[in-house]
This record gives sequence, structure tokens and C-alpha cells, in this order.
Amino acid sequence: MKKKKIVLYDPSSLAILPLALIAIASVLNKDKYEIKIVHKFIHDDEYVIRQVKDAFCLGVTVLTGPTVVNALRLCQTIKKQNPNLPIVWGGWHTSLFPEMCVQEEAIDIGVVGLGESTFPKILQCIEENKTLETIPGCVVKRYNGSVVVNENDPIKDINTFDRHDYSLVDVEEYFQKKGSRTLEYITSRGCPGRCNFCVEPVIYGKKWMPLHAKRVVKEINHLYSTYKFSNLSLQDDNFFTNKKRLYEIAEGFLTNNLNFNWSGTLRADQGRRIENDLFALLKKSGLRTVIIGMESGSQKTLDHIQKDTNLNDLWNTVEKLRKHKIRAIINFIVGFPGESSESIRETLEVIRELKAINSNFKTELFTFRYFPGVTLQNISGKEHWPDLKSLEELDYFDISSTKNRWLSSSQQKEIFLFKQYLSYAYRKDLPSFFKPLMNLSRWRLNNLYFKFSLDLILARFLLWQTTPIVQGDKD
Ligand code: B12
Ligand code: SF4
Repeated sequence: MKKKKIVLYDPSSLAILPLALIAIASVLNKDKYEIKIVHKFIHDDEYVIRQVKDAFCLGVTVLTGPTVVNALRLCQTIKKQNPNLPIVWGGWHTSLFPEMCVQEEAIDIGVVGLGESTFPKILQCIEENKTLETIPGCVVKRYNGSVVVNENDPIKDINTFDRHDYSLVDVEEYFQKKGSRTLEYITSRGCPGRCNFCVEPVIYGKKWMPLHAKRVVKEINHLYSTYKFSNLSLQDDNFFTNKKRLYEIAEGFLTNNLNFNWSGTLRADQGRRIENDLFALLKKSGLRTVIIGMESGSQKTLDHIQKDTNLNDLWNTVEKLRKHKIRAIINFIVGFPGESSESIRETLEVIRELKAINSNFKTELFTFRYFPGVTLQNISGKEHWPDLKSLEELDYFDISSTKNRWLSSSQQKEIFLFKQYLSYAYRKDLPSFFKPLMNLSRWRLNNLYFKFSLDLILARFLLWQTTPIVQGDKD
């Protein structure tokens, strides 16, 4: 029997393996289906259009943002050419706005939440020409165009799903295009946190779903012997949640002699709970970088966004990281709805202090970007929150913009200058003639005083001039 071709498309053009598509493709019966994963990062639209010509079904993964509109346009073109091809959307955006997605003429079916159990059932029903209205987790368009939202699919234990089959994509091609042998892998889904600016609790309701440590080690061992990667980038939203699992994973890496560096996301309160012994073991097993979403240096704001973390957690964690020489990328956000100037200043002060403590810590300062669907929207009232009415509007949800409707223009300028001065104030690789400019920038950062910034122009000019002898920002 001829296999049925399933094309799975990721419209993101960033250099990250399409783990969502690998996940749903891995559970499909390979004797029955021919699976083709296509990714904007590697393939152009023409290639996708060619691939779907003889396909049985097209599945698309979407994240909130302008890529949704690009994916929609491509699906509209495909639908025109292949009106009978079922098009299924899944991923975070579909989970948040399933009806809005399926109301689009080009999209037939939406999947809410994990796709591993729902997608095979959808394919089966299409094949047998059965109704999809009984499949949990699925949103369907009827012949008259109305949309039916089925009950949610109860969240399954992800240990029951098949291992992710990386041979469904050309991993070497990704390494080459990225310029590094970095492999992405995910060891858990969901997050126990309840932060109200984040979509995790909205979709998975504070549920954290880990793979067993033994399975993680076994799979990574297999991937390491297949692909010989140098870096493992863990995509979990919250990798360091369970200490026993951390011990087992680190020990597993060591006993199997797995020789790579790895990175993962850590909450500051988890860092406080992790003892030095465990940090030492994690470091020995290859942990080199943690990514901390601290979000704010103001306790009032941390409480408002329900981060359930305090500043002592941060100082305790960074001290341990410094001791074990583990790099940290610590992310902050300013410009939350209603955030006071004092709160913003507190955040800038914490960032400056972190840089002063350890130039190995990289701090990132973002301005708050409104994301449709988060619960903070309800807490802060509707004022200033744009209401998403159709997918087309996502073109205007400019996620790359630093502009923010909750920050005044003078605050935005101050934040811009803060970041500029911070970019060289604590660098260790600059020639000695830079010292006076660095001292001045530190003074400015200490006093949060950024007026008459001619020195910044001079510093930027010198930095540009000295680029060939300076090896970049070593922080
Ligand atoms: C890797 C990653 C990226 C990668 C690529 C992700 C991709 N193409 O899916 C890149 C770097 C491009 C990226 C970018 C951004 N990301 Co991101 N990202 C992640 C991360 C860390 C891992 C995603 C992943 O691979 N998960 C593993 C897979 C197996 O799970 P999954 O994606 O949930 O897929 C399952 C289901 O959703 C479903 N499913 C998914 N697709 C499909 C398709 C079909 C057909 C079916 C049936 C089912 C299905 O089944 C899958 C298996 O269970 C997640 C957090 C997380 N841990 O999930 C954030 C996350 C998805 N990103 C997020 C955000 C906010 C962003 C950015 C806006 C960041 C920014 N500020 O710029 C941008 C958005 C850019 C854009 N619009 O394209 C949010 C989601 C926001 C949203 N509403 O969509 C998340 C949840 C992080 C968070 N907690 O805030 N991201
Ligand atoms: S911001 Fe991070 S810790 Fe908070 S809910 Fe989202 S993923 Fe979890």
C-alpha cells in the first residue's frame, strides 16, 4: 500500500530544530505515513508548495507573532491550489486562539495543547472519513463554516510518548547553517510557575511534566553517539525543577562519559534551593550556562507579576554560580503595565550590581511586550491592551520592537542609554586608554545619570575603531 504523505511545516526562520514537529511526527506510524518536515529556516515557500502537491495532510506549528500571518498567507495559497488538502494548525498560538485560527478559510482543524495523542487520531478520522467532533483537543470547521471546539484532551504523561526521532530532519544541515554543533532537546513540558505575563500557566495550568531521568540520559546518550554535538541546549521552560532528577541526569551524563557543554533555564528561587554539592555535580556533568528569567529588580513588581521569587533568591543563586564558575544570562523586563519609575530604577540598579559582581554574567534588559492571551491582561484592565480580533492583526504585534506603551519617551531614552553604557562599563578586554571612559560610564550607571552623553558617542566611535583588536563583548 502506498504510504500517505504528511507534510509538517514550521514557519520560523530561526536556527532551532523544529522540536514540536519532530515530537508529533515521532508518534506517527512510519509504515503507514511518509513524513516530510519543512522549515522556513531551511526551505523556501516554493519548496513547501511543491511538497504538499501529493500530500494527504499539512500540519503547521505557530507561535504568536508575525510568523502566524506568513504561515496563514502560505496556507491560503496552498488551499487555493489544493482545496481538498486538510490543513491542521497546532502550537502555542493555536492553543491560545483556536477558534480564531480555524475561522480562517484556509485552516480546517486546530489542535489545543500537546499534539502527540490528538494528531494521529485526526489523521485516522480523515482517512476513514469520520467526524472529528468527538476527538478531544481538537477544533473543527463544519461544512457550513461554523467552528466546533471539542473538550480539551486530558494532559498525558509525556513518558508514554515515543522518543523524538531526530532522523526526521537533517541535523548536520542545521549544525552547518548554525555554525555550531548545538543540539536542542526538551526534557519536560509545562512549568509549575504562575507568572501572569506568561502563557505557560494559561495552557498547562501550572503543571510540570518531566521525562524520567533515566529516559533523558538514555536518549541523550543515543543522540550524542549519533550526532557528536558539542553543546546541548535544553529548551525546557523550567529545567531545574526537581533536584532528585537533576542528580540522576548529571550522574547519568558522567557515567556515560558524555562530553558536551549544556545549558538550561533556572528560576532564581530554584537556584537558592540547589546546594553547592549539586551545583558542583552539574558543573562536572557539563553545565556551563543557566538562563534566569528574573524579570524585575523590584519586589513590588515581582509580586504583581506573581513571579514567586525574591531578590534574596537572586543574590544567593548568583553567589553559587560565581563560586562554581557557571555563566548566567539573567533576563529582566521593564515597562509592565502600571510599573512605577521607582520600580524601573530598582531593576536598573540590580542589573548594574550584577555586572559589577561578575562580568561573566550577561544581563538582558527587555521592555515589556504585550502578548495576547496572558492573564496579566485581566489584572491590569483592558486599557491600553490591544484586543486581538483576527490573525491578520498579528502583523502589527511587533514583538521585536522595544517601544512600549507603558513607558514614557524619557523613560525609553533612559533605558536605551543605560543599556549603551552598560555594554562597555565592565568589559575586561578593552585597551587601557578606555579606562577613563569606562570609569565615567560606571559613575553614570551608579547614579543613573545619563545627560550630556558626548562620552558615549566617543566610546562608540573608539569601540568601532578598535574592533579588530577587541574580541567582542566578553561578558
Ligand atoms: C524553541 C522556542 C522558540 C524557537 C522556535 C520555536 C518553534 N518554532 O516552535 C524560537 C527561537 C523561534 C522562538 C521564538 C519565540 N518564542 Co519561543 N519558545 C521556544 C521554547 C523554549 C521551546 C519550544 C519547543 O520546541 N517545545 C517543545 C515542543 C515539543 O513542544 P511545543 O512547541 O509545545 O509543541 C507541542 C504542542 O504545542 C503541539 N504542537 C505544536 N505544533 C504543532 C503542530 C501541529 C500540526 C499539531 C497537531 C500539534 C502541534 O504538539 C507539540 C508536541 O506536544 C518554548 C517554551 C517551551 N518549553 O515549549 C518557547 C515559547 C513557545 N516561545 C514563546 C515566545 C514568547 C517566543 C517569542 C515571542 C520570543 C520573543 N520575545 O521574541 C518568539 C516568537 C517568534 C515567532 N512568532 O515566531 C512562548 C509562547 C508564546 C506564544 N504565545 O506563542 C513560549 C511558550 C515561551 C514562554 N513560556 O513564554 N521560540
Ligand atoms: S515566566 Fe517562566 S517561571 Fe513563570 S510561568 Fe512562564 S515559564 Fe514558568
